[in-house]
Amino acid sequence: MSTISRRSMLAGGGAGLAGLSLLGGSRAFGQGAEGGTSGGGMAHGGGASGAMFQAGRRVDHTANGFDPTEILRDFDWGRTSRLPGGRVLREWEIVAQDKEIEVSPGVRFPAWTFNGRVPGPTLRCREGDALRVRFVNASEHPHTMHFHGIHTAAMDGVPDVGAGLIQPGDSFTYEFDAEPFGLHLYHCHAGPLAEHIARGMYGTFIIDPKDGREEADELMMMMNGFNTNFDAEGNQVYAVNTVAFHHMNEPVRIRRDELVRVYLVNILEYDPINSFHLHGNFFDFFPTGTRLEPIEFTDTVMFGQGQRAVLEMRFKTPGLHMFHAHKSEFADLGWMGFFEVT
Ligand SMILES: [Cu+2]
Repeated sequence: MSTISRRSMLAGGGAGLAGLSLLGGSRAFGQGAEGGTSGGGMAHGGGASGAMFQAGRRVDHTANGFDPTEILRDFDWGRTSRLPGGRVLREWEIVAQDKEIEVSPGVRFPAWTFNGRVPGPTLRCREGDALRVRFVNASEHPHTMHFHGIHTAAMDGVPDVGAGLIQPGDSFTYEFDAEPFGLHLYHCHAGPLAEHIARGMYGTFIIDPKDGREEADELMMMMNGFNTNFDAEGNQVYAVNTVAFHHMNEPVRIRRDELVRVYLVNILEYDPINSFHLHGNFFDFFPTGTRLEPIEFTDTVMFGQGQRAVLEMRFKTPGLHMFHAHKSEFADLGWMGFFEVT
């Protein structure tokens, strides 16, 4: 089926948003009733392989080994020491592992991971640090770590350049400096590239400016998805930080009037765009986080794969404020949640 006809079918499919009553009730939404595949469900989700919201139904975070609520504020600063000249040396060890994860209640996905989680750890450092990332491949497939940032060709983590592919059982240490400051990402660059990314091999890489940023409640959101039927034509599950509808069940708790800074990254494979829309508020928009002045004050932004931005906002009033992809099809399949302002 062509992309155009598939999208046309989607236009008629899926139930609409039910408003706030969905939080307390048993109403399901997404692709119709349980097991239903009406309309667009044929292409994107529905049935056993797609995401569908049912209040209170959760995935098993313990079995997954990670919890999206914890991932929000889990920044991995590595181990630090001083080089002879006084510079900070920051080091991490990252292990590639194959692991089945639950991405929506009852929907399991055979992921390839960095450190057993999707997204991988959020690596954070300061502008000018010397960085060393020891990568150990404990997966059954060859992989690499490709960082966005400024570095030599030999440290780029692509096949046939420098160390190239890191084979199962092998390891390699990537070394580079922390530049430029901003919000970046890393991902596997083994081929087929789309599959290695779609399987879950990506994470966020934050370089703080030398003088830091204003104190804030900081959150990392990786917009991702899962092509659970492996047709390489879109995804059946969409989310921030992997678990569909997670922040419908567990709103992101933030405080009124406090500065909230979101490090927002789009890694979504198989769909050309993703987006972020905030309800009842606007945010300052800093694309790639590489400048300290925002370029826009808005409530909706669009991203291609690999695009990312820092968002800063304050909430004046308490209550539940929705955020979701303003690619509504993705919202229906898991990419929506709430901020709960107290
Ligand atoms: Cu890979």
